[in-house]
Amino acid sequence: MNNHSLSTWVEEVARQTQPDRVVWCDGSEEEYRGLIRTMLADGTLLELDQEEYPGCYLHRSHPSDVARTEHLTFICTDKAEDVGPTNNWMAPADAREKVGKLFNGSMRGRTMYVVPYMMGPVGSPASKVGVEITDSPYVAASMRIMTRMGKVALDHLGSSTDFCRGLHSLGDLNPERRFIAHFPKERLIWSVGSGYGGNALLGKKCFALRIASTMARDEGWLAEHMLIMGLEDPEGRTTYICAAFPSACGKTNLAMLVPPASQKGWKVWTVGDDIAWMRVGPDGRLWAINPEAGYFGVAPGTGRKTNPHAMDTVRSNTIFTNVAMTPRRTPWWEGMDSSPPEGLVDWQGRPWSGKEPAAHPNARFCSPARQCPSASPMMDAPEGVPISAFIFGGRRAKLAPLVYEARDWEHGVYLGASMASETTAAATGKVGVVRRDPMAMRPFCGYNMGDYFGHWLDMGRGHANMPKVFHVNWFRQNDAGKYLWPGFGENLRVLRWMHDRIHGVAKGRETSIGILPEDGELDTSGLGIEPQAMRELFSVDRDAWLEDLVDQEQFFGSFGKQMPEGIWRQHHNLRERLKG
Ligand code: TSX
Ligand code: MN
Repeated sequence: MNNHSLSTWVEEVARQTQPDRVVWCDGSEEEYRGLIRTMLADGTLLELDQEEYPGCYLHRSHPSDVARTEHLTFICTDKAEDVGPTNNWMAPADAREKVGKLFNGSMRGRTMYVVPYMMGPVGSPASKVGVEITDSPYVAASMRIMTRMGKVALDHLGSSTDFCRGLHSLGDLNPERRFIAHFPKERLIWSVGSGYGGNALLGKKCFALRIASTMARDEGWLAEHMLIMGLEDPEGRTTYICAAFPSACGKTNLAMLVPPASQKGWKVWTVGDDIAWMRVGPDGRLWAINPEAGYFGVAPGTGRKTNPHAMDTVRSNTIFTNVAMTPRRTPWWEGMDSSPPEGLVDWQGRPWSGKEPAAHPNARFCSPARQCPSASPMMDAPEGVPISAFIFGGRRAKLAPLVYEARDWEHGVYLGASMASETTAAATGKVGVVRRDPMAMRPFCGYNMGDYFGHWLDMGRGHANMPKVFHVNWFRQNDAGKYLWPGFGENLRVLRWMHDRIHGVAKGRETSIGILPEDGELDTSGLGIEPQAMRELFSVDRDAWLEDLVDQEQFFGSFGKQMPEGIWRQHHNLRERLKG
């Protein structure tokens, strides 16, 4: 390693944190096996049944450290208005005082791992290098699954100073001394007091979204919380789509969709399930790469029926966190199809009471992306894939129809900006509360979201080939509370309508809210849905929409003068059309 700025920083950090040992990770298989051995020896990992689940292990986190902690997540910029109302702000000087000092001697008695990693395919001009220094072998091993780690990253970096620095220490895991601080200007992340994935695997949410979103604004590209999929038609042509959903809408399920037998000749290819980095190509289209190399997915609710490809993906080389374990030492979670066996041990290692969930609702699997049966051959393509459509979605029992299309780019950006979802019990304990989550980026946009909407609008200016924009809602219910749409694999029928719109086959029908499928354009054959239910699925309740606009207006108003005019224009135009 002959990168001076990197070695200097590593020395500095070692002086401050005082580890017993410093290990530079090369990303090799042997090194990974060594990390696993270390963790099996000290109890950080438990071995699962190696015949049924080869290469699979179980990690149990501290019970107070099971999810991202948004209230302890900060963006550190000179001015508070730079981060806007959706982020916590901390002055850089305060952060150095309050957070920086928690690293003093924090690695005493521990090994410090230097983890160079690459976000994006090898050889891609869109890929970026990060280096995470961590005292957690769980983090180092997980980073090997989630990123291209080690030598490839150092080779890509060369002697450049252009890399994202991430410093992570478990500290004492006390939530009182837990902080995740981002310094966008310095491309620096400090995370202390948490071993949980989203707080500790710094390449993912911290770098690839919060830091990268500010880089993308400055450099004219997009870093988004989106899945990337390829939709192959029966002629063998593949159309690429990105989609953003708030949590608990089944984004990973959509990314890995298995078409039902009725949809002969159609196939979904998975490029990514969480993050997309996109740039305008020489052809004026947006080209997307998945910066990640693994899936860090929610286990509960994942089963043969909801996501068979995920079930195949996690059968080997997977680190599970906070799932339950059967007496045969196989992982188990709610929604995994099988009923709970006798002698189940819950996520905290206790005999399962049957009263509380056996797996933590935020239990995770961490698996190599290439193990997914639908893994796209374009996953490692340096140029990425050309995007023809964006899908925004939400969970709305009443409001939004199954699918509609934006009238133009500005209207499409508005659809993303006005995204909202009703909460489920799993997330908050409160059910049915509307939470606004623009582009599903609310927790992940590293700067003022008003400016972010402006950046999105700018991306469409002078680029005729921006993707079409759609909005979907798989979760519309009738008055009896029954889901009107079967969802899951049948969503392919909705993707087919988008495909027909993209390729100029479907005409659509203009309405006040956007373009809906014309009668007969959405294939519902064989579903047995009553015509009345279909009408309900696409009905627009003007009064309910106008009421939603009141909440929307208040939300947009919270961004003050940073809110771009184009979004307000679309908001007002929609109100007029609904009234008219
Ligand atoms: O992931 C989901 N998707 C997208 C799939 C590609 N879920 C699960 C959400 C929790 C993470 C869904 N849930 C979807 C969906 O399209 N739709 C629903 C709602 C639903 C639930 C059960 C049924 C139907 C719809 N069951 C029957 O119709 C029998
Ligand atoms: Mn996500």
